Amino acid sequence: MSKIIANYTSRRSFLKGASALGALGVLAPSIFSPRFAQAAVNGEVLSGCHWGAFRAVVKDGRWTEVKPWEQDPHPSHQLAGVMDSVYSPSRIKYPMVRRAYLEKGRGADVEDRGSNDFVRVSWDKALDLVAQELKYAKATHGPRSVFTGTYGWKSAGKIHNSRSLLRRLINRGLQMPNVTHTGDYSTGASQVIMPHVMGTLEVYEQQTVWPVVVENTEVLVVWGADPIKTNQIDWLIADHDSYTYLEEFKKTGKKVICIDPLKSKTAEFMDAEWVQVKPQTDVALMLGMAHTLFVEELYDVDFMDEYTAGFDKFLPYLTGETDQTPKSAEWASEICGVPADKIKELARLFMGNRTMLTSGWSLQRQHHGEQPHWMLVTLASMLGQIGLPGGGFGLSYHYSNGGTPTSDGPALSGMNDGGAMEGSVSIPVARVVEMLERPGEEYDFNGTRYTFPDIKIAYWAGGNPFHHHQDRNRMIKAWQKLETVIVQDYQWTATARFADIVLPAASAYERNDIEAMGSYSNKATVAMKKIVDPVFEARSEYDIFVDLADRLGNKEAYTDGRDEMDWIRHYYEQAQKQAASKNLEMPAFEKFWEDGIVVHPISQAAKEYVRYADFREDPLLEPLGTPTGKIEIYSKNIEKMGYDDCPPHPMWMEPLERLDGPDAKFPIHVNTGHPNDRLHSQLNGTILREGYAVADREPCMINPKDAEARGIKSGDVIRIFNDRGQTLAGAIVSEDIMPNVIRLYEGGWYDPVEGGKVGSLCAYGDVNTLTPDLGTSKLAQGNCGHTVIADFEKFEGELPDVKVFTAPKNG
Ligand code: PGD
Ligand code: PGD
Ligand code: 6MO
Repeated sequence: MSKIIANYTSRRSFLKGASALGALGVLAPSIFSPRFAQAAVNGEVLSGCHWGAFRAVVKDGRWTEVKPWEQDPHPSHQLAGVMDSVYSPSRIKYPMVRRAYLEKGRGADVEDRGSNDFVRVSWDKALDLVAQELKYAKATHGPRSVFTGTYGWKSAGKIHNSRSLLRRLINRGLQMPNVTHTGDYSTGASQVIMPHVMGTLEVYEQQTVWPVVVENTEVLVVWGADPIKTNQIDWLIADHDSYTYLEEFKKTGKKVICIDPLKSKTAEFMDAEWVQVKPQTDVALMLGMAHTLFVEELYDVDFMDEYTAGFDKFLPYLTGETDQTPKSAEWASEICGVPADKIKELARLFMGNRTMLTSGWSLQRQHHGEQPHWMLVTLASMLGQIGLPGGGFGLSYHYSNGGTPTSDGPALSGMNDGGAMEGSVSIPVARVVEMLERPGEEYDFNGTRYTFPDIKIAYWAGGNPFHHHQDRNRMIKAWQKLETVIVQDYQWTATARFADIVLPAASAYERNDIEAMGSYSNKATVAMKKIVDPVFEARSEYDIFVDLADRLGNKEAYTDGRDEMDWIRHYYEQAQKQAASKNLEMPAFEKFWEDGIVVHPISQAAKEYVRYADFREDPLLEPLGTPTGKIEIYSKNIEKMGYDDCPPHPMWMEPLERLDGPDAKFPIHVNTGHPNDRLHSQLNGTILREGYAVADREPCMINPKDAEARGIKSGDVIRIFNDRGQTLAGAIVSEDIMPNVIRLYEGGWYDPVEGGKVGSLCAYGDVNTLTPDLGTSKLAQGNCGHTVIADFEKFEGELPDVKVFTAPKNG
């Protein structure tokens, strides 16, 4: 793999003044002093981020070059954007307040949010305002009036964890019952259904490790996943070790099959067979395979008897006894578009070989998203290979390098929320807009009825809801219900633009922290050293929140008497103790901080780990955590809930809308997969965009047939639209996507031509202007970001400029 050496010293020269100012404040010599931890004026600093560990070269107080850590086997090309994000024109430089809010107070002219009319204020003024509004909410509206759900991919780092720090502020600073969120946008449906089926989350757990897969798996199925693309990123610091194993697997020449509406990076990298499936129809495809295994009497009857529960209740549905519709390969083919013979061939191939069914998460960010992974487990059960080396299924090979062997290193703990007060509640994360629309009303979630709180203030620190949430126009309207919106970020995202008070946070490269490398591998402990001092008036997360806690009269309760470096040392020493209990030595803190990284050993057992081997060996002594202790193909618990949108066994259910669906109003499915050149919306405002933007817009991949029908060629600007919204994008015409499907990645910054106006055209390419906002079902209430149909045309009007990547006026 080629290593990235990025050097962009000449660019962004207009920001140089800012970094020079930062450098003036630096008194320490060129390396870090462990206690005072100043930024280097000159030198090389090892640090880490979601994109991996790296060395930063600093010259005269400015970060000038980024080099991947020497032991990273497959560095992400996005590192260049990481460095650029510190100096990009989209950086928030000063505290800002929306003009109408500043002049007229809370709740003023809320329909004006998004119009970019901000006034620069001092930090004191901004923090006074925030503290005043929090106190007001407590005194006037009472408990549960402040939303700190603040979902999102805040930077790595155990101390400056903006999400925990914010909740800590409400819990220990304001001392008021809190409203936060449960679940996430990534796996909303699967993380709720899987505990009913497998007794565990499944999506965030160690997989049968890659060395075992490389050796034993004969057919590797990549079902709606793109590990080559998505393993660039880790929730912690990426190790990228899965790439080595994917390469090894490729070298064996064994079969790899990618089932996907588009030819993924993985299909390309692995020379895989590409099976084109119509989006949102995988359950039908799986049912067609299951039916084939059943009628051809191929499936593993013994496995079903011994390890699963409720297959007898599922069978009448599969055969059509209950609804007169056998779920045959022919039936499936009509829905999913894969030829019936191919469906049968795949079923036989999987059965006849050691097969690992790996799946990503796009399949469950869809209406009725509970069903695909439940059906995948059912299919894997019929294959009878769960718990065998290299067989079964895996829902996390594509995420944070799942399946790389886990080290013996200690688990690093981090900043907590200080303990929520009694009366605190949480909502399913993707129901945030519904919460604003229906205060005091009830909703269902996983067998219980809850009531939506009445929120007056939303405080976001470490997430970008004006990218991640669906149905932008509905959201803009709902946001107007809020009296005060506070956003703390280091980038002028659309969320910041829809705020009343904007606080400029330091990036992760302008503060000291500590983090683990590898969510699954726990490969190392990394010192995330400050690379440069905060630019302009940015302040570290911890400093901001401590000052707010002080204004609320509870600084001591907030800090526990610790500053940044005290916390880092504290968590390191806790890890050291844990390591000692396992007879593992970790260097003294000073040595660790100087070296920057401690790599942990991996045991032989970890390299041989097979998921569910214990259960397979002895299902009575090692039962699953389900009510029956077995794999639940029929769930009595779900049956008791009586939900019309989540039946007690996996079923094909029509989504709200789909390509060629019964009432499809538009002819095109929009694939909203994750970007190869960004982490969601992060780094969209950087130099990386120069490598992928088309006509300055977000690129949209189109099959030649669809392009030709509309007179579109690569490089044209298109308008994509449906009844929910509209956006521009730049066309890329390619055979790598199936007809009637276009791909517009999630995370393009929302750039309304008429700022704040509901229904405005987005000039850049935010796909969530088009998506619907509904829960996957009453069971999980996950988001449905991949359930969307639309149409598109060549844009012939006067082309609006893209304005979202520079700061608003005065900012
Ligand atoms: P990011 O762009 O990572 O997206 O949504 P998420 O909100 O996580 O946003 C993180 C924000 O935090 C950025 O604005 C960044 O600048 C800021 N930030 C980073 N570090 C810090 C920090 O340390 N402090 C502070 N204060 N701010 C920081 C992601 C979400 O999008 C996810 S996880 C998924 S899986 C969903 N995927 C889809 C999808 O597939 N399809 C659609 N249609 N929609 C989706 N939305 C979801
Ligand atoms: P997606 O790109 O949404 O990623 O991981 P996830 O697996 O959800 O989808 C994976 C594949 O599924 C894509 O190739 C897409 O075309 C395909 N697909 C979409 N719809 C269907 C369908 O209906 N059927 C089938 N069979 N395939 C379908 C997301 C994970 O990635 C998450 S949650 C996060 S938070 C991280 N985000 C990023 C990121 O933003 N950028 C990068 N580079 N890497 C990430 N890693 C993580
Ligand atoms: Mo996610």
